[in-house]
Amino acid sequence: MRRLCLSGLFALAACGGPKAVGPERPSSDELQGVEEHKQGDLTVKTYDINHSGRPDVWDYFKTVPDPKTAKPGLLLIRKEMDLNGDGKVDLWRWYRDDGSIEKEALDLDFDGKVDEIIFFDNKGVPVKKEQALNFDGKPNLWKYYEKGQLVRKERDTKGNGRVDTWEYWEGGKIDRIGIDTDGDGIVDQWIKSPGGG
Ligand SMILES: [Ca+2]
Ligand SMILES: [Ca+2]
Ligand SMILES: [Ca+2]
Repeated sequence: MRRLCLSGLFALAACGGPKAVGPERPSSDELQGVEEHKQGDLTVKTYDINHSGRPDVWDYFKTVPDPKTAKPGLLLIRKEMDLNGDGKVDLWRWYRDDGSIEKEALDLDFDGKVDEIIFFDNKGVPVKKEQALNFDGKPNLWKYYEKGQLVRKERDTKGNGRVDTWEYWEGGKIDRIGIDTDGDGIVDQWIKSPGGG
């Protein structure tokens, strides 16, 4: 349920409710695990989902006019989560203005380096995945999807940040593989997959 109250400095005055007597008494927002502050133009709401005493979810909002009332409202643009409770973010999720997820970045081994980024269309279907299979923060595999089906994998097998191998997929199978042997970014050798017909 959305609370209808002003944010920021006005929150205390506008969202009174039962007042806490002393500073040690938690406010109703803290009881719900929600805190709110400004970061530049953005409003940040933090949540302590696992009740550890420190935030594990951060929601970033921009202020936009509500289409119905034209009054300023908050629109979620990014969510960050600490999944293992070490205080560091492991999942970042970006949202489009229509509320759909644009992309999601994951630190799968909790070392602070992003290992996978997934890009979505506005219906929530993945269109691209970027993966750092060596967990060194450097992407070396890119997967491309059409209508949810894998159509191409691009690999950096030498770890120099440049794609040198292209796998084309059809109907869930590799159709052909192109390899750049001299490092100029252009395929020199094609391998036709036996399974590809
Ligand atoms: Ca973490
Ligand atoms: Ca990592
Ligand atoms: Ca080449």
